[in-house]
Amino acid sequence: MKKISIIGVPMDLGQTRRGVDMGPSAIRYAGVIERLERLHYEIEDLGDISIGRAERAGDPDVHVNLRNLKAVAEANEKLAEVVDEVVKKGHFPLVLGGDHSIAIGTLAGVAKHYKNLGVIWYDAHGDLNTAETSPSGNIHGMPLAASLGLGHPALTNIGGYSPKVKPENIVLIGARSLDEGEKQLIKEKGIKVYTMHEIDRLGMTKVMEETIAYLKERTDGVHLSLDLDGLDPHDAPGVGTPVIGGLTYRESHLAMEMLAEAEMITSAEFVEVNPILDERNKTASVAVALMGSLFGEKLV
Ligand code: Z70
Ligand code: MN
Ligand code: MN
Ligand code: MN
Repeated sequence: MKKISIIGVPMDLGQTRRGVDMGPSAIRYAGVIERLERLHYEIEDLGDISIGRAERAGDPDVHVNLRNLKAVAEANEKLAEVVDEVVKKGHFPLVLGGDHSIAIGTLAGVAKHYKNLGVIWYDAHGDLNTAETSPSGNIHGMPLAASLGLGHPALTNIGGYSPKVKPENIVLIGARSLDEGEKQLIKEKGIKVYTMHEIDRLGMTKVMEETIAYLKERTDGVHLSLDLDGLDPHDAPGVGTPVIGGLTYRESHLAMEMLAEAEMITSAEFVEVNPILDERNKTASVAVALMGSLFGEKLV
């Protein structure tokens, strides 16, 4: 039975809503370890990566439209090393966020162990911006672009290599808030996207069947990067940028169950849980429930 290593990343510097740094605590409090132990996994909790401080006006390292670049890059370098060690010892890396900028480090730690790493990006957003296209300067809107090798070298070269993933090995699920530059990039690179439109038309069963078949034939490992704002704010209110019209709790469970059945996920992260914006830790609890399904929990 596979061993799971949990890594907390209390990162809140990739965006501007405070509180998402408490995400790892909230997810642990919601019972992630007990939930996975019940499924007979051996769990190792590696604790949290340490995060530096936010930049201040006048700091020498301030970059245009890249808020807190130095601290975000440093934390991602640390995360990449820890994730790399976890994969090397044959454990499954399960990363708890923290804002989505941490996907840069997770992917840097994982991708070098595969020839063709696949990525499922479960998110209302594309996170495909660079400093040039970003409307906000928030690095949590940039991790997928950085992993494709696009953007500032301090982000694209985390772990000492670039790129981490090929555009044809990525599947976006749940997109409904894409910036102009992101739409252009998706077209230019031919990235596979199931927006809410396709999910409504096809249904989640077909979307996941197609996603699984698509990634099975071209990848040798698949990372799941799940942003809780992919879900509808009704089911996951504790996120920094809620976008109405999202994936339901049930669709998300179905997706996780189908991934479990396909036995294809080799690493995962659950990000953007913000307990300050949440209702009685609901979003962290949803995250833990989805992890249960991803790791094979059955209803009967
Ligand atoms: C927007 C930007 C974003 C997550 C919001 C939003 C990005 N596209 N990502 N919440 N997780 O500022 O780049
Ligand atoms: Mn071991
Ligand atoms: Mn995201
Ligand atoms: Mn998002």
